[in-house]
Formats: sequence, C-alpha cells, structure tokens
Amino acid sequence: MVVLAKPPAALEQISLVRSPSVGDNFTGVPVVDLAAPGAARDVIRACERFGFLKVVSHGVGEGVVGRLEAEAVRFFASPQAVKDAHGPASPFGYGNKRIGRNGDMGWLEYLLLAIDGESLSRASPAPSSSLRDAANEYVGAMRRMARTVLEMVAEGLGVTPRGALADMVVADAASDQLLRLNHYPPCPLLQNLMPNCSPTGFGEHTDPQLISILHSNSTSGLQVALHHDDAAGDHQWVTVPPDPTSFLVIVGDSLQVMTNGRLRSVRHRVVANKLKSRVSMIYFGGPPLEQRIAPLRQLLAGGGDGEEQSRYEEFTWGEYKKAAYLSRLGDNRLAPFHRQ
Ligand code: GA4
Repeated sequence: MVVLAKPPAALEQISLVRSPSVGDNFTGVPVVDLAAPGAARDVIRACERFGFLKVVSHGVGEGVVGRLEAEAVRFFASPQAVKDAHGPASPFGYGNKRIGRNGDMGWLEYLLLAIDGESLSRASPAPSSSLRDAANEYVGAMRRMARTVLEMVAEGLGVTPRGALADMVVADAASDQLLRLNHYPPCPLLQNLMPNCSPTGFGEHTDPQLISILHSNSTSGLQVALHHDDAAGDHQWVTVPPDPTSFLVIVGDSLQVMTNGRLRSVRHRVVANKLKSRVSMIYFGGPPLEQRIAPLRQLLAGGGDGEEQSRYEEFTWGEYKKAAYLSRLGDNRLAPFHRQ
C-alpha cells in the first residue's frame, strides 16, 4: 500500500518548497563597502546584475539593531491574545500567516508599521513605547543608509543632482515608508513526514518600492532568484547566507522603472527553518503617492543614435501601490506597465 504524505493541518494553506541544501548557499553575494572609494560603481554593478547587494562599513551601531531586534523578539514572545490585540494587519499592525488581502499565506507572524517623515506614524501605533523608541532610532539609521545608497546610485549612473532619487524617499515629509518586523517560528512539523520539504515563510515576490533594506538574525531562510538573460526567463533560487553584521539592499520595482530597467528588482522569498526562529527587520523606501514613476530624464537623453525610449507606461506611485495591493504576492506587477 502506498501512503501519500499529507502536510499537517496547520500547514494546509501554505505552499511547500524543497528544503534548502548546502549547495544552494550562494557564494557570489555582491558585497559593497560603503566607505570605500568606488562604492558607487560597485552598487550599480550589483544592482544591474543581481538586484541586491550586501553592505558593510555601513556605520549603523550594533546597539541600534540590537535594541529593535530585542523589542521585536519580546513582542513576538508575548501571549497570542496580546499580539492579536494589535491586528489584524490591514495593512498595518500585527499579522499572523496572512499576507496582504488576497489569500497569500506564509509561516510567519509580523508587525507592519507606517512611517511618517522621520519616525513611526502615530496613526499605526506601535505595541509599546519601548518598541516605538527603538523603531524610531532604527528608522533614522535606515533613512541615512537609504540616502547614501540612492545617492550612490545617482552618482554611478551619472545623474545630477545626486539627491534626485534619495530626496524622493527621505527628504519629502509625504514619502511612503514602512517598517516590517518578521518572525518566522521554527517549523519542525515536516521533519519526519516530508524531510525534503519546508513551508514557505514568505512567498516569492518583488518589492514595489524604490529600495528595501533588510536585516536578519543568524537564521537562514532568505532566497533570491538569480537573473538569467535567456529567452525562457528562467531563474535559479539561491540561499543568501545570513549575516547579522551587515544589511541587504534590495532593488524595488520603482527603482527599476526609474532607471529604465538598468537596475533590476529581484524576486525573493523566505523558507521557514525547521529548527530555529528567524527574525528580520525591513525598511521600505517609497516616494510620495503623487510621484511620477518614469525613467529619470537624464537616462533617456544620452544615446548617440537618438533618444532612448522609456520601456514603461507612466504611472504614479499611488497608482502602482493600489494595483499592488490588489495583486497576489507572486504576481509580476510590472508586466502590465511594460511597453511592447
Ligand atoms: C511586498 C513588500 C512589503 O513587504 C509590503 C508587502 C504587502 C503586504 O504585506 O501587505 C504586499 C506585498 C508587499 C506586495 C503585493 C501585496 C501587498 C502583500 C501583497 C500580497 C508591505 C509591500 O509594500 O508590498
């Protein structure tokens, strides 16, 4: 008799992926020393080829990261009823397994917090004043890093002024920024039943904003899709080894459009770990809702044999965000905006 393994009920609506193996560890993660000369060129190279990079010499103190991570761990360790009192995430607040509004599920719980200007928005209250203080300090550090990296992107592309991209995210009080604290509990449920399968922690997707800055503890789980330039558009999933001393900068769809496709957003996902908790903290930098998302003019003016055309239909960040919230996590949200 053949007995087919069936995932336990707790995992019923969560898709399973092949458990990562040592061979999936990506040894080619581009690393950029933000303090080194030539960093701008390295940022561009990494964003063109991979759509993400690891930054070191970032100047963010261990204490700033440690304080927020400890607050996140403390919150996620509190009784379920306490956490539920801060949810459901719609989109802000505490969320448990449900991601977005359209049926996506993952093996995680999270807190999604809105940022108003330089600190957390009063409209989406943090669960405690100590978490809010730690988050505000962290957001300050992320905004400085977003500025540094986006200025390097402008510099590396020869765009002036240097603040052309950075100002959209960190100089305008109406910029659309978010902070996401994720907890992926260990998931031993499949250990004996389906040893080669793991639940999806956060399904594959690209980030809609300009830039995301991710920090994680030392538990692995993040995977990125390597871009392949073959006609089939195939991609290979690789595991990004965790490194709590660094940050990962991820190119979002809006930055892809603003650079007319030179920098590319990257599909990424998280696979839940069977034994250890993963905690990640992600800052998302988006522009004000009315910002037009279109290639920077200087990037279209160059070419010797006439002007380079925009590869995308025009839209505002508000329009893109609205469409994103109506989509499923794994959808190719930029596809409808590609010009033929
Ligand atoms: C992906 C990036 C950010 O985490 C996020 C996500 C948002 C959500 O969790 O509510 C979305 C997702 C993200 C894109 C498509 C929609 C909206 C879930 C989802 C199914 C906060 C964001 O800005 O877009």
